[in-house]
Amino acid sequence: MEYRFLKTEERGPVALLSISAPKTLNALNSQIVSELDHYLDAFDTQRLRCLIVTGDGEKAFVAGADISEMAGLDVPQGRAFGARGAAVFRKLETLPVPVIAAVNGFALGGGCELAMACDIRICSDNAKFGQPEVGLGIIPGFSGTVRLARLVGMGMAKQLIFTGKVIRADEALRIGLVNAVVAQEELMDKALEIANQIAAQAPLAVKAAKSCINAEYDMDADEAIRYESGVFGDCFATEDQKEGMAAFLEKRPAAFKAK
Ligand code: CO8
Repeated sequence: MEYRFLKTEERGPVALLSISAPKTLNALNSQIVSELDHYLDAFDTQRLRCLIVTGDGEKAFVAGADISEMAGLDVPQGRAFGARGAAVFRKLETLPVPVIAAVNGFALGGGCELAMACDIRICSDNAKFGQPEVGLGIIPGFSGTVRLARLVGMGMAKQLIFTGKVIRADEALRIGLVNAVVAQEELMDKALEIANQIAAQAPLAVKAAKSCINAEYDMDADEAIRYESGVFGDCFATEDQKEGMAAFLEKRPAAFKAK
């Protein structure tokens, strides 16, 4: 598929995806949501080990859902748009390889929600985060009321969503919304550094760890602990476990095959 609003690239085992709608600060319209859906369906999880998501340009990651497209929606259309965006973001969250959001500017509304659907968030020092939807007469509709509270706690999430306040990178770091803040020119290097660290690990183990963390979040402690034990045991069926441990004992680098 030819993408109109996505720029894609591969650097070895790492895929880079840039949302590109410069006239609207990369705001998410329904075409972008469809392109993102297609991109994720086509993502080669055997060959690629990590995905980095960013926004085109130096001003915005994603400035929200496209307000001009949303302005005329009725209730069924609003529900359909919200459900479609939420489903695509869930697909991103559950992609079998880790996803890093490299937030390079405004991450507002659907942009903040996109970043929160990624596994790891790092940002540039000019980044700004917020859920300004209530000022537009709507609520976060791409799972922001779900994920923000899980990431920063219920009290902080409620304050951010009820006030629509936009916060700077240092505040996002303080409340745990991002893992690291770097200078804008260093953002992609930092994202690639983390991605390559991930890509050097045993791929099936990374995949299993991601699915465990996601699945166990909604379980009670006993169920989660049992679940983890089962997946831990299953790792011993992989060639990568044999290789990883043999390499350690033989004091040499491991050569993982994703098998
Ligand atoms: N939608 C459409 N167009 C946008 C958006 C957007 N979200 N954000 C920016 N643009 C456009 C502007 O209209 C402007 O266009 P033009 O040049 O034609 O006037 C262009 O991008 C540049 O923007 P500004 O001139 O406003 O740039 P500034 O530097 O002055 O301001 C801001 C940058 C602060 C980012 C400002 O553009 C802004 O506040 N944008 C809107 C942010 C926002 O409210 N985002 C939340 C949107 S709602 C949402 O995301 C809901 C998600 C869930 C959806 C569920 C659906 C049911």
